[in-house]
Amino acid sequence: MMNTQITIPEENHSSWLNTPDPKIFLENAEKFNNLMMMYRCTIREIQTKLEVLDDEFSVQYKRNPISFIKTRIKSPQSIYRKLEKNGYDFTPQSIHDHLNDVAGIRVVCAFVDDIYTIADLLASQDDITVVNIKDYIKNPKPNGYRSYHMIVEIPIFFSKGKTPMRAEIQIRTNGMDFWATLEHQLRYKQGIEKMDGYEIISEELLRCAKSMHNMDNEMQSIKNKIGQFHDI
Ligand code: 0O2
Repeated sequence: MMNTQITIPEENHSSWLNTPDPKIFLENAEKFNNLMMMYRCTIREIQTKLEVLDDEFSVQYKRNPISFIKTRIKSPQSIYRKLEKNGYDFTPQSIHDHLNDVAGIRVVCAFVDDIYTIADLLASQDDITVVNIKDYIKNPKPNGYRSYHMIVEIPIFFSKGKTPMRAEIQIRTNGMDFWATLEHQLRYKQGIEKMDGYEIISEELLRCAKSMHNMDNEMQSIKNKIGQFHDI
């Protein structure tokens, strides 16, 4: 369990930012900073696990299944919006209890089968608990989004003891990442739904997602053919 005791202001339970009492405000600000530090540590632990797997692969099979890893801590604005959308208070305790994706790790792989290999190897580690999986590769979103999402829980050892912490791991190919990053910039966050020609843009994006998917499948089949003769 978390080591931090959270004080929620009596008169306003929705956000500690609204408290008129500077003492309570500062106490909660410190707890918020502390919590963000805990998420940064969670990212470091998981990133190391992934790097170890990649390193082992490079020695054993002379290739790296992971092209690159990106990490991020969810921004305070994004944390606030998600809690508000789901009807939760904006307090450090509520962030810890209700959000699974404050710590985010994105793993970009060369081939589709690498995604499942990495996911299985992580899931089989006995300090990792898989809380939830969303396989948007087998079940792509209607807009064309493909990626493999895992919510995991992992114990992190701090000076006052062990704390289970959650993180979202998104695993995808280079092609899926290229598409999702552009689509995120173009549409996902910016609410261009109201723009003229939005439907045409959506169709074009979907067509691009399908092309990326075909390309991923072709690359996978080339890898499979080479794999008949070499260990890869
Ligand atoms: P950001 O900026 O990455 O933080 P849940 O957590 O289960 O209540 P949620 O958050 O919708 O619901 O979970 P889901 O479906 O696993 O998606 C979480 C993240 O996946 C998003 O985070 C995006 O990073 C990515 N994602 C999901 N759908 C799309 C999509 O259609 N296009 C793109 N480009 N990315 C997508 P955030 O919090 O929205 O954003």
